[in-house]
Amino acid sequence: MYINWRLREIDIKIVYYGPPCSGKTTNLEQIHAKLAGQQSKLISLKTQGDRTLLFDFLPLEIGECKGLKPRLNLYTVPGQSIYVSTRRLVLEEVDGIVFVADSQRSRLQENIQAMHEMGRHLRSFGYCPQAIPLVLQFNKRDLPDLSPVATLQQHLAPSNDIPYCEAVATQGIGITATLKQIVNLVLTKM
Ligand SMILES: Nc1nc2c(ncn2[C@@H]2O[C@H](COP(=O)(O)OP(=O)(O)O)[C@@H](O)[C@H]2O)c(=O)[nH]1
Ligand SMILES: [Mg+2]
Repeated sequence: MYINWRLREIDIKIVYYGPPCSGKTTNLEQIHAKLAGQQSKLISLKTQGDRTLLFDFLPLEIGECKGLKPRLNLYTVPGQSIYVSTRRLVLEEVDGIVFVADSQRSRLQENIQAMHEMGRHLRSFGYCPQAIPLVLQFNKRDLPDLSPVATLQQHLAPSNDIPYCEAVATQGIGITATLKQIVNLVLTKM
């Protein structure tokens, strides 16, 4: 978080974390399509070849809060295992995290692994993972053979008071709700 008192601007960093292909980039694309103004660009750094993205970055202005102008800086991480060091670096100085889980039953273990890895990365910076605002997003609720919400909560929520949103990112369902939740948590903590 960076506050420029002269301009009364505050920069907030929110990271969308999760296993490969859970829908993190789709979240940012939907937010960009719905909320970002003309001047706001979604920047995607692609690695060679496929759709794999090194990370995405979306700056977003939101309304004033207590006389300060918050600017949200939304980032995603690359899910593929070889980008482990990039995933760690993107978490540096993070103010809030949206954990995008793939709700398909077959992906439960990958979600759990990604959550554990995230905890390790946060601790490697000396952060206390419990102290960082976190929202869980259970995505892909349109698909068949899903883990029940209670199962996902039980395996992914480090404590009982972690909020969650169900989502269908490709249809824009639950995307704004997720963003609002994490922004509220971050601003409240501030
Ligand atoms: N059926 C379905 N597919 C989704 C949903 N969200 C994302 N996808 C698809 O999952 C794939 C991976 O999405 P992407 O946003 O690139 O995942 P990332 O690796 O987490 O950034 C793409 O083909 C998306 O269209 C969803 O809610 N439902
Ligand atoms: Mg992506």
